Amino acid sequence: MPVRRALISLSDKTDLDVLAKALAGAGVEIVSTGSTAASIRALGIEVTDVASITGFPESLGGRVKTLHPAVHAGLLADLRLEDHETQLAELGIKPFELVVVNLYPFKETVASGAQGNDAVEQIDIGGPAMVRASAKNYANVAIVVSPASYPEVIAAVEAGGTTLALRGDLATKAFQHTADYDAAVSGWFAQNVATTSSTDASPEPSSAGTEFPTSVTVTGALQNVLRYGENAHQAAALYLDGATSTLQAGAGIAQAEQLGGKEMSYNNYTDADAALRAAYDFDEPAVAIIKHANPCGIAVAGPSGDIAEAHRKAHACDPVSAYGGVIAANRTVTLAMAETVKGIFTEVIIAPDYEPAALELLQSKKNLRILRLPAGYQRAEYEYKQISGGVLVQQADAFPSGSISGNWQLVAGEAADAATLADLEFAWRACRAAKSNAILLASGGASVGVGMGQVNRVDSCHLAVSRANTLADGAERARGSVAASDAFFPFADGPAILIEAGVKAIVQPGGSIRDEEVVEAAKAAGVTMYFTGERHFFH
Ligand code: 93A
Repeated sequence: MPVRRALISLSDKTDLDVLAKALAGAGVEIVSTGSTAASIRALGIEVTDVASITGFPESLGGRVKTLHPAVHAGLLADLRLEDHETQLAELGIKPFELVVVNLYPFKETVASGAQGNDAVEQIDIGGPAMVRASAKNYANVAIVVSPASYPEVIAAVEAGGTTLALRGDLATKAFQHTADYDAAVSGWFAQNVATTSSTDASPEPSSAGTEFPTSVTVTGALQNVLRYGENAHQAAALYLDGATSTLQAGAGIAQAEQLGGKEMSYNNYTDADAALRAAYDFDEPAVAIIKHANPCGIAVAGPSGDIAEAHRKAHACDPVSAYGGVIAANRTVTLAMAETVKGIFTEVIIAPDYEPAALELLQSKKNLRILRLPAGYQRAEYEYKQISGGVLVQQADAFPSGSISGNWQLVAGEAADAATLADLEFAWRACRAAKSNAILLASGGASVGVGMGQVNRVDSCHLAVSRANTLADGAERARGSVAASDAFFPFADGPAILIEAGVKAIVQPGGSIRDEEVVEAAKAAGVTMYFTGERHFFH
């Protein structure tokens, strides 16, 4: 597409002289804003002020320069449509074929120590609007956001025009650029404007909208005296939940029907509860295998929807740890799954139901505790945690069903293809089952390496990678996998370990003051990174 008219609006004027001379030499009409126009004019090159196109002076101290239909119609008109062409002509607006914009230096301004209004004033509004409009209209407009692209664009203009392929590449870079820019702005806002804590990526404190009762009484009915508690010298008992408040915990593992095996122990209950929580985080058939409240493996069935497949994949994550584990399935256990489980020493299995032949087979293992969930099992809405002298109550952490990546923000690398995105969504859900700090590597709908319960995120990264690789008989399962982190990376050291191990995509909440370093590390390695904006600590 030949370039007849270009709009240039730059804060960083690096190589503007090269660009302007080349465009003028190629007979391109240049339209420009305030200081950019002045710089071009100073080179002795003819330039049209944007104000003469909008018929409106640059106003409000520069806040309104290009935000005008005369500019944006020229950027957004799709000249493949006759109707757009006619309307432009009627409005007396000429289209732009080339737009060169770089944004107010927000990051640099903040990095230099600017605060308050000085920082806010450096949030570019008109620039991103032009960048996004042009990128959307890449069928008609080439959008350039970096001097690094000037040589390629100049060469194209001089050769007769830009190709669709070039414009598509430029538009992709442009959207990444505005996404980065907005990530920096939102990160700064989270730190400096939001009233929530700086480590909390969610802007609104949830408790603000929740009415808690003035008192909560837990009046559980004694169900069972257990043989002992976490250890043999601790007496223990199970009470059925009967909280006499609006904060009902609902029916769950405590009401499960035992269909076989030895008596449930205190630890069996806590592990079974953790397994259930993990397996029921998924819509599709899923299996979680838990030891000491942490996952040894979590997986979903493939397109077959076969729960036995989910179990095989979950078990393959860490067969060593799965020995003596607790298995939860979110679907009826089939004979095929039971046949595999039968060969593995397992403490407890819990599921909504069992095929009769599966139940019969499992019951032949005398020590295997087999639990059937109460009909109508549903997640408790609230969770209680005893502390000395009181009880903490919180809304249970849960994922919505369906796709969860709609609000994710791509901050580095290429957008994930469908299979990678599915693995990232899987990893993000599964990661929630591991105690913080949690790093979970996944591939093909299954965890392949889990780093959990460490007091720093670097150790969790090391652990996830080493478990993925050492447990696979020499196969480097970390390579080509995706990673999820339950909370943001405070430094780039954690991602560096994952990148070094060959992880191709990372999902994490974002919101660290060093997000930029973390994102840069991913970009430099060509690794895709998404921010979810929501963290999932689990203690
Ligand atoms: O203040 S803005 O948000 N409002 C605008 O209408 C606008 N138009 C361009 N920022 C705006 N720009 C930005 O001005 C561009 O993104 C560029 O960074 C800068 C160039 O302005 P000048 O040429 O006056 O230095």
